[in-house]
Amino acid sequence: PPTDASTRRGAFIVFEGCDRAGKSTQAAKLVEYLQKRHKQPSLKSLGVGVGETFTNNLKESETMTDKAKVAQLWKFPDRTTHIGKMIDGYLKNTKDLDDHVVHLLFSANRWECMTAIKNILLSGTTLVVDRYAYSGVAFSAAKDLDINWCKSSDIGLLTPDIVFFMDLEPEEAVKRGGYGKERYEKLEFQKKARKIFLDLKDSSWKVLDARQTIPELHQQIFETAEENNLII
Ligand code: DGP
Ligand code: NA
Ligand code: NA
Repeated sequence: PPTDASTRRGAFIVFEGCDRAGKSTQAAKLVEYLQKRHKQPSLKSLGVGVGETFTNNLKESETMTDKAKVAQLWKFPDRTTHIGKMIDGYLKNTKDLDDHVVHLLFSANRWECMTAIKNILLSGTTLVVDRYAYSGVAFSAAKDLDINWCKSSDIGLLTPDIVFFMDLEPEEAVKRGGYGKERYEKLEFQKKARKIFLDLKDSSWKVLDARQTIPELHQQIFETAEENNLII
């Protein structure tokens, strides 16, 4: 694979796990790390010769654009789209929907982003995504929907390069200030979902013990990403 930063596609990194496992915290920390450690183009590649003075007169907005070019944080469900708003209403218990319909909405919410995700990755930007299709299967199959039916609507979605599964027993998750008021934030349901998650584990997964501290987990995550050649 090409290693030149200008031609290489971005890495597709996914965080999965039950509620309150620390996914969002670690996903955000990884993005920040990627943006910070990214090497600025050398003076040579900017066309500044030896002996010439180089002043960095980038405006703040340009610095931001540059950061977003290196790595971006995405999250599913994306509650901002039309489909996402239906999902949000369902999760907040303001709207009841058939379980199959809900499953297909979550899946459609991923599908509606696929072209954008593909283009971002091809442009060389790394994407760190908080939840993906594994959540889709785990939470729907936990309602006793047929697991193969659950998997089928996500067939064809882009495959992540790596999945960090933040594993935490739901009994431990509850101790972290408890669950919120959303529909799935119930101990028995989360326990069922965790079991299904662990059955979905494939070779792209790195299972992390989410009882560790935030810095410990962060270090484990960026080191694993480096070992897997996912950081330029
Ligand atoms: P979050 O915004 O990450 O807290 O997710 C909201 C809830 O939705 C959470 O309990 C997990 C659940 N969830 C996330 N993705 C899916 C999905 O694709 N399908 C189903 N059924 N539930 C999902
Ligand atoms: Na939640
Ligand atoms: Na989260």
